Amino acid sequence: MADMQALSEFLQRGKAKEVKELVQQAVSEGLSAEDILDQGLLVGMNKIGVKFKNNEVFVPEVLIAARAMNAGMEILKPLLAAANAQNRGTVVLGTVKGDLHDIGKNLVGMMLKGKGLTVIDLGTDVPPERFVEAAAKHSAQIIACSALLTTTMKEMEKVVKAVKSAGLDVKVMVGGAPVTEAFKTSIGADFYSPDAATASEIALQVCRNA
Ligand code: B1M
Repeated sequence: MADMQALSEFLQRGKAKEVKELVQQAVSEGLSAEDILDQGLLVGMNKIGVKFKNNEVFVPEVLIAARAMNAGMEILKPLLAAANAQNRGTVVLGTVKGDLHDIGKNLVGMMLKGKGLTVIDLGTDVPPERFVEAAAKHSAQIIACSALLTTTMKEMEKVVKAVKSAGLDVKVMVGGAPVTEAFKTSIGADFYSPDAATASEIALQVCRNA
């Protein structure tokens, strides 16, 4: 039986080949893609996040852990998509202008897809008008903005303003390490989420209520 704790450990050590093999084994044994994600990959990625906070690991370790995460996700992506073939709503996702951090944003994207939502991922360094254009073009219910820098989180307010001036009926959710509930309120955004799992739950709820 594929060991989910071992999967989490391999991910934290950046062992992409082993992660891929264990994920493949778990799939072959009939474990669901959601369980492999929740009990193995995300456990490992969350632990890496905590170790970052405590200065126990540094940038290179995060990057190789993220690469291992992506190796596992390559196998799970089609399964997650198939399990959620019915589109439950559309989310426009991106990291705000001036900000190139995308590991957390990508995790949010994976969790959103895991909930059966369609994700329009605009990537990093996304100016406010691109969020708005994409939301209008794809009739999205929610715009999800990520920022990892105190200097770039201010861009989120511009996204909120751009949505308002375009008169779009779309909610704005914000998140990322420096972002807080109080910040969300101060800029007039609709939702704040501290992590990828909560972000996907909020987005699904918004889409259901739309
Ligand atoms: Co940079 N970086 N970085 N960095 N980097 C931080 C953020 C920093 C805190 C490091 C430090 O000084 N201790 C610091 C910011 C300080 C500040 O603003 N207060 C910093 C800095 C200063 C910089 C540069 C300016 C460094 C320089 O060049 N002098 C530079 C900026 C480049 C730019 O963006 N313009 C820079 C560059 C980089 C790398 C390129 C080397 C790399 C990014 C690689 C990549 O993303 N592809 C990098 C990394 C890896 C980090 C740290 C070490 C790790 C970030 C990470 O991926 N965490 C980070 C230090 C740290 O966080 N401890 C740091 C793991 C990830 C899973 O967590 O992204 O927080 P996170 O996502 C979480 C939640 O926040 C949430 O969900 C995720 C998990 O559940 N979440 C959302 C995220 N987005 C969300 C959106 C939502 C909801 C939840 O809804 C919409």
